[in-house]
Amino acid sequence: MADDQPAEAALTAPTVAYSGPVGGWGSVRGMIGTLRSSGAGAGALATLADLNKPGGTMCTSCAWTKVPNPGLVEFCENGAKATLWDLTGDRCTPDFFAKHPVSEIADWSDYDLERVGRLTHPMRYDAASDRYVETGWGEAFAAIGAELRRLEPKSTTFYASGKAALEASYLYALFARVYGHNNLPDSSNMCHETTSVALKTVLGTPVGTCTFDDLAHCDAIFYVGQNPGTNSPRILHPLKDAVDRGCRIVAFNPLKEKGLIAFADPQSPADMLLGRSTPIASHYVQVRPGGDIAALTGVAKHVLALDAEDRSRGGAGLLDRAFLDEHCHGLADWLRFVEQSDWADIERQSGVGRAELETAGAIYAASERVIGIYGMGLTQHVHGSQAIGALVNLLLLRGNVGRKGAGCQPIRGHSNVQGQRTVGVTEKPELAPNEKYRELFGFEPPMDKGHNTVEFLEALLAGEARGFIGLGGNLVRAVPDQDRVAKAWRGLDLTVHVATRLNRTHLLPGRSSWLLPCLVRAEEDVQASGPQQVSMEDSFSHIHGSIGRRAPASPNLRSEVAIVAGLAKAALEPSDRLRWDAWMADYSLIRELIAHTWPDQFADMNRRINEPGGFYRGNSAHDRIWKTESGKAQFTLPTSLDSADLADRPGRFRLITLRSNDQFNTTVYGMSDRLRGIEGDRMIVMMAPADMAAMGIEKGQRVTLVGDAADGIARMVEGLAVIPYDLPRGALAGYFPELNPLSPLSRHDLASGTPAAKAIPVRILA
Ligand SMILES: Nc1nc2c(c(=O)[nH]1)N[C@H]1C(S)=C(S)[C@@H](COP(=O)(O)OP(=O)(O)OC[C@H]3O[C@@H](n4cnc5c(=O)[nH]c(N)nc54)[C@H](O)[C@@H]3O)O[C@H]1N2
Ligand SMILES: Nc1nc2c(c(=O)[nH]1)N[C@H]1C(S)=C(S)[C@@H](COP(=O)(O)OP(=O)(O)OC[C@H]3O[C@@H](n4cnc5c(=O)[nH]c(N)nc54)[C@H](O)[C@@H]3O)O[C@H]1N2
Ligand SMILES: [Mo]
Repeated sequence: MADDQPAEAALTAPTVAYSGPVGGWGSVRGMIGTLRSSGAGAGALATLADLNKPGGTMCTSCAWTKVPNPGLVEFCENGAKATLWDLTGDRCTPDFFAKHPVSEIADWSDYDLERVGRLTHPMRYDAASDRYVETGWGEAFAAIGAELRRLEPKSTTFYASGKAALEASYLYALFARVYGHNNLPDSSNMCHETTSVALKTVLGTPVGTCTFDDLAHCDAIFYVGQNPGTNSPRILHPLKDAVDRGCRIVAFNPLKEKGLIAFADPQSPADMLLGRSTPIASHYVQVRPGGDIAALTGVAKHVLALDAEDRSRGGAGLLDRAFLDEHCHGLADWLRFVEQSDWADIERQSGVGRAELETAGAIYAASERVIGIYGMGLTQHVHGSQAIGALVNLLLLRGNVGRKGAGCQPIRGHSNVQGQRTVGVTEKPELAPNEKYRELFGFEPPMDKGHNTVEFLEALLAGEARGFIGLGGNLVRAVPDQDRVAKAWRGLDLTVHVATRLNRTHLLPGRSSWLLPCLVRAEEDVQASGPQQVSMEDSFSHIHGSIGRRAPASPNLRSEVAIVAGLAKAALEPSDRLRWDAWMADYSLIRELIAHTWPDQFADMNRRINEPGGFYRGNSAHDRIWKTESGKAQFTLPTSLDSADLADRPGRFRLITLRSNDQFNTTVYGMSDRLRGIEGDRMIVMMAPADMAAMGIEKGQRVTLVGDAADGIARMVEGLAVIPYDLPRGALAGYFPELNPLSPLSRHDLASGTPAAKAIPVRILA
C-alpha cells in the first residue's frame, strides 16, 4: 500500500456466511490471496517449499512439531501467511518516518502499521521533531548501553515474545542476569505460564508429556479450549488420521469451532476433487466460558460411577488401580471432593447438562488410551491452573500419563516460546541455571524474583519501571488494561524494540527510544565464520535446526543474536569469559554453552539439531518419573468449580477474546475470519441469538461493551457489530487485541499470573 495513508478497511457491516470444512479449497484460496496481498514475490515460494523440512527453515508461526518424514508440502495456510508476511517486498524506511511524525501515526491500526513493510534501518526517537530518525548501529548500542549503565538494573525489564531462537534467547537471559535482574517475562506469561506452573506441580514437568507418536496410538482425545483450524492447522492431519483409525475426539469449547468439526486435507486428491471431508469431534461439549473445572469433574464423577457399577457386578473396575497406588498422591481427598460435588452445581457452573457429561465419561472409560490436549481456553482463567489440574485428575484415574498413546499435551503458541523458557528466559531465579552461570562465566546471578508480565505492568502503572527492552512483540497491545498501560508507557526512560515491522507499542516512545530491525528466520544470516543456523523447540520438546536462505530485506539488518550481543557488550563491563564477539561470529559456540549448561538434555546439540525430526530433550513424566513435591503424580482439589471465579449477575456477560483466522496475535493479515464465516470487520462481538432476542438486539447492530469488574476502573470499547453465533447463553466472543481495554490486569490465573482473557466480565450498552 502507499505509505501515506492507512488503508481504511471497508467497515460498513461485517458479513456472515457459512463456509466449508477447514482445509480444502478454502485454505488454498486463502494462501493464494495472501501471496497476492503480502507483496512477497514469487521467490518466497522457494522458502515455502523448504518450510519445516530437515535442513530447511522452521516455520515462524506456531510451535507445532516438524516431522522426520515430511510431505511435499509441510506447511499450512497460516504458516504460509506468516512466512509471506515476513518476506514482503514492502519497506518501512527512514523516508516513511521522515514523512510521518509519531503523533500522526500513533493511532494507525496495527494492521496499517505492519502493512508499511519491513523495518530497514536502526532508528532513534527524536523528541524535538517527534519523529524516528535514522541512526547507526554503533551509535544505538553506545547510547542504549550508557542508559542501561545509568539505570538501576532492577528498574528495567527485558521481555521476549517467543520467536527468537534458542541461541539469541540464551544470550538474552545471560545478559539480563549479568546486568543484574531476573525481570525476564516472556509471551509465555500471557499464554502457557499456567501450564509451566500447573503441570510442574502435578506432574513435575513444565511442558507436555506426549511425543508426536502418541497421537498415532490413542483411542480418545479430550480436546479442551484450543482452536486447531486457525492456530495449529497442521495438527489436523494427525487428528484426521486418528479419526480414520477409530479414535474418538471429545471437544470442550463454548464455540463450535470449524477445525473441530470437519477437515478436508488439501494434500488429498480425493478430499480436494470429491469435496470429501472427515468429521473431527464425535462429541462436542459446549461448556460456558470458565466451565471446564465443573465439566471435567462431572466427567470424572461419571467414570467413578461406572467403576463402582462394574465392581458391584464383580468386575475389576475401570480405574488403573495399580497406577494409582504406585504413582499417585492425593487420590482419597479428591475422591471425596468429587463425591461431594453435586450434579446441580456441576450443570450450573459448566453450562452443560448431566447427560452430555455422562456421554463424555462413557467415552473416556471405554478408551484404553486417552490424550488430553488443551490451549488458551483452559489457561487464560483466574483458576486456569486448577482447570489444568482437573484435566490431569481425569487422566490419572486410568493411568493416562506416561504410556504410549496417552498423556497431557498443551498446544504452545509462538514457534520458540517453550524453548525460550528452556534456555533461561524466566523471571523465576530458581529456574535459572545459576550454578552453571557461576562456573562458565564467573559471576553471581541475582537471586531475587523478577517481574512476570503482570508484575511488570503493575510496576509501570506505579511509575516504578524505568527501562524496557522487547525482543520482539507488541506488548502494549497484547496486555490487559491496554488503555491504562498505553498512557503509562511514555513515562519510561528507555524503550528498545528489536523488531521486524512497525507496531503500536513502538509509537509510544519513552525519553530515549530505539527501533532495532532484525532478520527474520527465513533470511540468510552470515557472520564472521560464515552462514549461521539457529534452533528452536516445538510443543513436543523436540529441538530443530533452522537455516534461512533468502536475501535480507535490507543490508542494514542484524540478527537477533548480533543485536543481543551488541547491547550486552555496550551495557556490561568487559570480561574474558563473556565472549560476545566470538559468540556472534559463530553460533555453534552458543550451542556448546547450551549443551554444557544442560548436558542431560542438550549434549551434542550441534550435531543433533540436524537429525530429521530434530532431537528429543526428554520428559520425566513421559517416563513416569514425578519431579513433584510428593515424588508422585498429584491429584489436586479445585477451590471452585468455576475457572473464571466470577459471580453470575443479571446483565453480566463472560467475554471470550480470541484469534481470527487472519491474524497472528497482534499482527493482523486481513479482515477475514473465514472459518467462522465473519468477513470484513474485526470490531465485532459474537452473541447467542437467545440473548440477542432477550435484549432486543438486532443482527449487525453496533453496541458498546463496558467492563463489569466492579473495581472502580472504567473500561469501554465502542462500535462493536453484533453477530449471532452458536454460543452458550451469557457468553460473548470477540477479537484480541481490539477488546483488550476491557480486560482487567487484576484478573489473572492466581498461581501463574497469566491474564484471564477468556471470561472478561462485561455489560452491553445497546
Ligand atoms: N494463525 C495463528 N496461529 C497461532 C496464533 C495466531 O494468532 N494465529 N497464536 C499463537 C499463540 S501465541 C497461541 S498461544 C496459540 C493460541 O491458540 P488457542 O489456544 O487456540 O487460542 P485462542 O484463539 O485464544 O482460542 C482458544 C479457544 O478456546 C475456546 N475457549 C474460550 N474460553 C473457553 C473456556 O472457558 N473453556 C474452553 N474449553 N474453551 C474456551 C475458544 O472458543 C477458542 O476456540 O496459537 C498460536 N498459533
Ligand atoms: N485479550 C487477549 N490478549 C492476549 C491473548 C488473548 O488470547 N486474548 N493472547 C496472549 C498470548 S497467548 C500471547 S503469546 C501474547 C502475544 O504477545 P506478543 O508476543 O507481544 O505479540 P505479537 O503480536 O506476537 O508480536 C508482534 C510483533 O513482533 C515483532 N516480530 C515479528 N516477528 C519477529 C521476529 O522474528 N523477531 C523479532 N525480534 N520481532 C518480531 C513485530 O514487530 C510484530 O509487530 O498476547 C496475549 N494477549
Ligand atoms: Mo501465546
